[in-house]
Amino acid sequence: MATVTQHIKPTCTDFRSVARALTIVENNLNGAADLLKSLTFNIHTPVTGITGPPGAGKSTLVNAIINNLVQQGKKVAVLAIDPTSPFNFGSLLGDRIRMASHFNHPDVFIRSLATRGSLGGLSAKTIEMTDVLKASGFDHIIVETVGVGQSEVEIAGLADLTFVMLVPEAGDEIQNIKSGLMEIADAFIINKADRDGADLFINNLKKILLQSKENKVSIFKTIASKNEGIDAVTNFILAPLKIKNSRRELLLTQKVYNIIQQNKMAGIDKKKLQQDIAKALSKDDFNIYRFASTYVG
Ligand SMILES: Nc1nc2c(ncn2[C@@H]2O[C@H](COP(=O)(O)OP(=O)(O)OP(=O)(O)O)[C@@H](O)[C@H]2O)c(=O)[nH]1
Ligand SMILES: [Mg+2]
Repeated sequence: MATVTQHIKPTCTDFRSVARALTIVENNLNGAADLLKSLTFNIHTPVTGITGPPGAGKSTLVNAIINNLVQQGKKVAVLAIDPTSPFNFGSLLGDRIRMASHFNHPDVFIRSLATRGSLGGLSAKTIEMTDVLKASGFDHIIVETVGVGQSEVEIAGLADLTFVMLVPEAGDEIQNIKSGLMEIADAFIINKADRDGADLFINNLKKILLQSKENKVSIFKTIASKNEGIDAVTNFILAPLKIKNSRRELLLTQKVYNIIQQNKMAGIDKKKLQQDIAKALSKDDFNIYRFASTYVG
């Protein structure tokens, strides 16, 4: 059956077409699946992921990186993901304000999205939206996500290059950095280096990295709000990707896994789930396993 959306071919020379395609995919509108299947894209478009705790300075850094990339004539797309808690569909205004200086730049496309309906972390939607951006012909794609639990690990399945941002205040926690975080980081960015304890923090991180097999991971020191240390990060992004085939397979496996998971979860609406739970709870013999099995087709 022909659908209107089949004719949409997102291209970075027409941001409206990109925005429209993203909206179709994000909301799974009619024709979304066809649109995704019709994408032709250069799988080598670099996708850079930046993850880190809330308020670490990710958007400020992205803003500074965009500046550098645009000055070099690159077209850049940014996907800023706001992992709202499962039952709180929060506001996306923050990123808009922080990256506002680029919102009207002809070479910069910025989109914020909430990971609605996903059980925490990045949803397959994020992968699909990143692919729409890849197919649109941008030179660089940057995905910003707040590091909470799974999303940190999942971003590695999405990005070719993953930066984990930390701030010196995380000092006491550094011993507890999850091994998962160590594995996904291609590089660490220690932002807010203007704060006390930055060098001590970096030294501790180096020690931890030396003890682990991840000791080739680079560490960048930045003060994003003062544009310090940004050139080194930009150069790292611009360096040719050195992804091993085994890693690419691993990344694609994670991607396909997420896509399959999303397809399997299609039709399960979290709000409705909550309503159904509320109903089921009113019965004394509520059993969560029996309840869940009614959802498995
Ligand atoms: N002192 C200092 N402040 C910074 C630095 N970088 C960013 N900030 C400030 O930190 C605050 C949070 O910055 P954001 O860029 O919004 O942080 P974020 O990680 O994107 O935050 P979320 O998206 O909400 O998780 C802002 O007030 C920035 O101005 C830095 O290097 N030093
Ligand atoms: Mg942000």
